[in-house]
Amino acid sequence: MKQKRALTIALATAAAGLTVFAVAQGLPKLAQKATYKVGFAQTESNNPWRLAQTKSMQDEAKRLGYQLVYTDAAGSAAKQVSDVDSMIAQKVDMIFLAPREEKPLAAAVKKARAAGIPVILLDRNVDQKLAKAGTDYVTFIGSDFVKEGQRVGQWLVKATKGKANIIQLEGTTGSSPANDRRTGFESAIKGQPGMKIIASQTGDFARDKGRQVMETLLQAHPEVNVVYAHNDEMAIGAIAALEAAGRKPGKDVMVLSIDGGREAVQLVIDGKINYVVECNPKFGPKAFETLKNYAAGKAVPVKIINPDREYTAQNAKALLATAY
Ligand code: GYE
Repeated sequence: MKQKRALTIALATAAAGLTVFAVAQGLPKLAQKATYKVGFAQTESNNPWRLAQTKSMQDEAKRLGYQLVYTDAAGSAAKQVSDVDSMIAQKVDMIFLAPREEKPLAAAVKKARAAGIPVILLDRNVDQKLAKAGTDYVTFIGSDFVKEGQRVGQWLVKATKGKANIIQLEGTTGSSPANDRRTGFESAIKGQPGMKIIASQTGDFARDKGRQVMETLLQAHPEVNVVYAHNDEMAIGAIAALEAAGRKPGKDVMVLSIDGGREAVQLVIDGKINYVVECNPKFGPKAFETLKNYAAGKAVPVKIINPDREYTAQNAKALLATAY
């Protein structure tokens, strides 16, 4: 009852935009030690974003002299659930989890907690109705995906003066960035009668899937003049499909994406991508700092939001060297 009340207050505070701290009851403790054995359950390794994230985690673990138990779910939520099981069996001190999908991984979070292992969610979230920060897991570290989608939508409203035929390439079905980037974008263009999403389909955050989906959608919807891709990889795939069909990405079809890897930023310079909202994958330092704070008994916010930059034709050249 007490816990429920604390949670209600925490949620109300979150809605008011204030920083909310973990309600420590229910969460397993982490002892202060010179070194830790830490799990990192990665979701897949098929794009530069994932590779940069993994490297950042490995580099920081190495720097601190911690042992990192690394698994790669290779794009399967079921495998990721069993990866977490194996980390529990290996009695790691803490688990960093990048949950592929919101629902299936919520159960894995609860299982770890029941086994006395605290979990920190990295980059993707779980379904908030199934597992709660501060109770089931310590915190979520990542971007505000709703805001990312909103920023793309707001930029587009301005750039097109409210007129666009949009194809949306969605990320992995059931993942928090796909759900939220869609919600944010759609909310930003709502109320613009001249802006229509003429097709919306998943490209699973993957380059080749994005290309294939774009190829098919382009045949059905030649009137498209904007592609909004939930990540760079699908945007790059879509550019290939557009060029193969004799269209001019960035010119007669605007291309917008999220992530801001170096290849995409170069494409902004080349004029083939019009706008990118950054989503930075270098989580290592922040992730391990949070672990240490938690072990020290410091109050950890239930959400730690990374700031995101943006890339446009105006700033891409100057920022290229600092893109991941
Ligand atoms: O945008 C994408 C990756 O979860 C925020 O997943 C992450 C997304 C990122 O595969 O490229």
